[in-house]
Amino acid sequence: MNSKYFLNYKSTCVLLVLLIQTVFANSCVAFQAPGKEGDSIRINQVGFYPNAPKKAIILNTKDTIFYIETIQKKQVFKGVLNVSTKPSFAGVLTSIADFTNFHTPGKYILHVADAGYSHPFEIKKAVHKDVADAAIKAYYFMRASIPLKEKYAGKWSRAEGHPDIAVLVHSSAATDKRPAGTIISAQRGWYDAGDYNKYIVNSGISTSTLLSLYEDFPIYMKTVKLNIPESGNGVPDVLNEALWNLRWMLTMQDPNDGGVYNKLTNAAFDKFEMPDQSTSPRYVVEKGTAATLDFAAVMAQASRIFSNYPKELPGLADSCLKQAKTAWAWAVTHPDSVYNQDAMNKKYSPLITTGGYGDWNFKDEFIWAASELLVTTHDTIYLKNINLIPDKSMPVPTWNQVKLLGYYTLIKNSNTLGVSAPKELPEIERRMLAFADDLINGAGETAYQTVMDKSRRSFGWGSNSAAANQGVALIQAWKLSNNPEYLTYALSNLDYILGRNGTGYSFVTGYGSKTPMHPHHRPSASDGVIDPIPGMLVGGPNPGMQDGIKVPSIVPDEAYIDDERAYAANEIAINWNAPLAYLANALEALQNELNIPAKKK
Ligand code: 9MR
Ligand code: 9MR
Repeated sequence: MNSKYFLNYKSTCVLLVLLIQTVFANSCVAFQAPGKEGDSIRINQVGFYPNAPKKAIILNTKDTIFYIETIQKKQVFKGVLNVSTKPSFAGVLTSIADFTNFHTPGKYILHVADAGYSHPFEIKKAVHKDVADAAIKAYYFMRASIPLKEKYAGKWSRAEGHPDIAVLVHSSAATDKRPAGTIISAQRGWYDAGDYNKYIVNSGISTSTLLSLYEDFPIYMKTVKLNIPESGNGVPDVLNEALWNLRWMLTMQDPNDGGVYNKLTNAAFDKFEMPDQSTSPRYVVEKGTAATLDFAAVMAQASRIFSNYPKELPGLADSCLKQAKTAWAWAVTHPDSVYNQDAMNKKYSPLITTGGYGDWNFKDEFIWAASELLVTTHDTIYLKNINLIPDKSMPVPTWNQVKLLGYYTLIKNSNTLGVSAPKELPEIERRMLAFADDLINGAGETAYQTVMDKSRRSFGWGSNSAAANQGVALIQAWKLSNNPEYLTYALSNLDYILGRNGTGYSFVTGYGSKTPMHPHHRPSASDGVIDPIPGMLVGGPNPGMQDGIKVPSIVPDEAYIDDERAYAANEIAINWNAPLAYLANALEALQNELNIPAKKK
């Protein structure tokens, strides 16, 4: 035998496996250096509702039995492991520990003799309450134009960044009334992500998702208190937080023509520095159809919601609706103003090299804006020239695909529409349920028992937001049908995000035992605090490696690295946190609906 095999432990194993498969394969496993606690057991590291489904996935086990034990290792439940029907993307069958029938609240670990112990987890009511709150509170930490006081921000308190009271109109956006260099004020807003820029397109879906969380679960969301500066002002905190961005968005419309600037940005990405140290000039850049329609949609929705707070927010609902209408009118006369940053940079200066959020197809933005305007005004004029069902596709929402946001709004408000209901509504409802069925069919056969691990196509830049948005879609389908299976599978994707996945990470900073410590996030990287800002969802597995940072595996659901430089896998972003906030809070609101009947003995 060639001695080079002995240089490498792994190759040795491979060779032995090939030679005498079963016998040595076992010893190969047995000789493996013991993994860290929890590595072979993939589980929601936060926990489970007492009466809801509970599963963990065991990798590399030959055992057939698992135990639930107290933290003091006292056995409280014993179950049989079942092998998954289908292999994981890595090509291996997994073992499934289902302890749904164990209901007793407490703090536990799961134990399999040859795989070791899981991370600890809890079984209790409101088990996701803290992470659900934190997912919204994360937006407070993303605020521009305000110092974060210790009272609200704890050890992450910081000075004000980006007052944005003197923003320049970029030459790409110049008009007679606002020539290049005109100074406007565009305060507030959330930083988009790891960077300090503010983009309307991405703000659109993010703000709307938070508004929808309130619109869909008003009773529960009124109980959610976030300890932010506005807390206690009579407006629910989720709306207070959404307002921080909404008020900025309102400044991004040119009052002279109704068009909306694509973004408020530095010319180039800042260094990794704290927000107050980043003082390069800021610009509003070129108006566009996508930005203007997303703006119209959000403002129409906001108007509907804030009309319930005339005392606390006088005039706000009217302003939102007025601005939504002028935005719509601009878009109708500018139906194809693409934001093409490269083309723009050939004509205008200074060069703008920050995020593009460029979109070339506005059919979906027209559908979304028309739907929100219709539901708010009951005026069918918005449906004129709009084909609500332009094709068969039912894409999970993303910043550049917002058709379903329109469908969600039409469906959930159908009972208020009366004669203004579009004739396509029954077909849209049918498609919504068929889409939900597509999502859940076969999820129970997958290696991790989630909707997310059905398709490798879900693993692109920001894949964790796909997991969260699939969950949101299932909750919409549940609202329409009351089919409890949709909720069960929405929960499976929260389990995915919190640890039952190919990496073993809980992808939300600060929640779980193994969570990202080095997100691509400028404040977390430069504030001198070891822990990153909590409640942020990182982008997640993405074999694309557009950032040039090598991930440990290019198997789709394993292509993740907790590296500060890895913006294609480990950045955070407002449009990723919003569906997490929706999913976690919606499941908190619906936790009693998740109850499964106790099995008859
Ligand atoms: O920090 C930037 C991040 O927010 C973006 O998502 C990413 C892609 O546009 O770009 C990051 O900025 C990097 C830039 O593109 C190239 N030079 C290094 C920057 C920081 O890592
Ligand atoms: O989330 C965006 C992703 O879908 C795109 O593929 C990627 C490259 O264009 O950009 C992502 O958005 C980034 C934005 O351009 C700048 N801020 C950070 C965003 C998250 O990485």
